[in-house]
Parts: sequence; structure tokens; C-alpha cells
Amino acid sequence: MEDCIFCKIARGEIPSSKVYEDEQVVAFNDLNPQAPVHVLIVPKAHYANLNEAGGMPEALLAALLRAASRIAAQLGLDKSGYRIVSNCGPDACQSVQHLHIHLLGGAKLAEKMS
Ligand code: DGP
Repeated sequence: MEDCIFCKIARGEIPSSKVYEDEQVVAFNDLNPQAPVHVLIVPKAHYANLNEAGGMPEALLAALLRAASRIAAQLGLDKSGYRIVSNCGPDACQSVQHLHIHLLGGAKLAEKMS
């Protein structure tokens, strides 16, 4: 996708504070952090959101979750805990139309999500 901001970050055309990268996935710090640690985990290939999961390779879906686990350990959150969230569509206030998983931690998070 030519104009997709996360595609541009994945291709290195826009700078980001990268925390993890493998063949299929890149992860970088959120520009507008909602917690002391707020990382976005993104497939390098363009998918709009989880509605497209049916057309994604299973290895990629697995790679996204595996990356979350690795990053959490890398950042020392595996014992203290963390939350992963993927906003999908208007009611979830998805603002970037490229599938991403938010990884949040580094402090006690709100008990309820709304
Ligand atoms: P969502 O609302 O779930 O679509 O989250 C999109 C997130 O992306 C939001 O928390 C802010 C972040 N974001 C938007 N543009 C950029 C950018 O250019 N760089 C980085 N690092 N984060 C961005």
C-alpha cells in the first residue's frame, strides 16, 4: 500500500523507534503512548485489520503473537504483566488501517476496558 503509514514504517521510509523485527513482523514504540511501555506490533504485509485474518497465512498470525511474547520478555514485562489489544473498525476507534497489535505495560493497567 503506497500511502499506508505503517507500510512506510515497515519499509524504513519513515523513522520509528523499532524494538523488534523478524522476516514477517516489525514492532516499534507508539507515537502517542498510553502506558509506560506501548509498542505496536505490525505485519510487514498490508492487512487492514483482523477482519482479514481469514486470508492471512497462519504462520503470520502465529508470528504476531510470538513477537508479542518475545517483546514482552525483551522489555522485562513477562513477569509483571502486559496487555495486547487490536482495535478493529470504527466502534473500536481504529485510526490506522493497517493491522496492528498494541502491547501495553510497565504499570498497573485499568482493570476494565471499554
Ligand atoms: P489505533 O487507534 O488502534 O488504530 O492505533 C494507531 C496507533 O498508531 C495510535 O496509538 C498512534 C499510532 N501512530 C499513528 N501514526 C504513527 C506513526 O507515524 N508512528 C508511530 N510510531 N505511531 C503512530
